[in-house]
Amino acid sequence: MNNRCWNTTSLVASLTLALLAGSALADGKMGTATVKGKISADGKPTPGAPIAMGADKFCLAANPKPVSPQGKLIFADGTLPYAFVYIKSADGKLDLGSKYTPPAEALEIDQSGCMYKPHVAGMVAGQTMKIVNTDDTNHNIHSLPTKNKSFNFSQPKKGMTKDLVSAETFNNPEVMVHIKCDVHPWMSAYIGVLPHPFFDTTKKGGEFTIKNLPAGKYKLAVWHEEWAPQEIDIEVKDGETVEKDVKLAKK
Ligand SMILES: [Cu+2]
Repeated sequence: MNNRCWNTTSLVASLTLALLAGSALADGKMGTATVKGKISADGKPTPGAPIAMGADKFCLAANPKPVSPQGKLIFADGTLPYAFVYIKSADGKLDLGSKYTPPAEALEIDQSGCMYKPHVAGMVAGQTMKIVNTDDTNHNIHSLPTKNKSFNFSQPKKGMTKDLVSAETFNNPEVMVHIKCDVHPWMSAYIGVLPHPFFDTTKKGGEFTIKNLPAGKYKLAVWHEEWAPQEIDIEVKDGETVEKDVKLAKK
């Protein structure tokens, strides 16, 4: 092969890699399998009092109707929001045999209506975060990790934002990192930190979808703050969609 031909080959290879890198996850092994399903509860949540926001006039005005703690929410058909569904291991290994670069987009946490939005989320270890205060009141966001560095700062004014670079966020896998507000004790969020992007949080109808899984055998895990965790063995093949509905028992 002459030099020119070799250079063209290298260029094509580089361009292909650059295109693949557009997903920001190209270095980790991605596949074409999907696992999806519904998470529901085996029973009713233990009753909890509505959140008392009377200590902060802004919070009270923002929530004229009583607000239930998010962990107690359940849809009429028994399905659950705020369940974190993730691949815990592949054939007993946590790293899935590949290194996954975090996505370029930050995980955004908004302090809005004196609640965290989102209440439950996942991120790839080392992903950046953006903390926003859209409320006209003071919030103090405080993370309580056990395997990562903590952050703890105030955002006293509406419209404040803070970008946390990778070194300031969570670099080690940890399910879950609890986040709370030191001003409003009811404000609570949970972040699942994983070494890969194969996770989802249930929303309407308790539905989750995990896409782009490489073919293989995995331990699928479900976490919910109110209900007992569960792990299920699954096997996925290229291009296939596996459906798994999971019912969580009382803790
Ligand atoms: Cu607060």
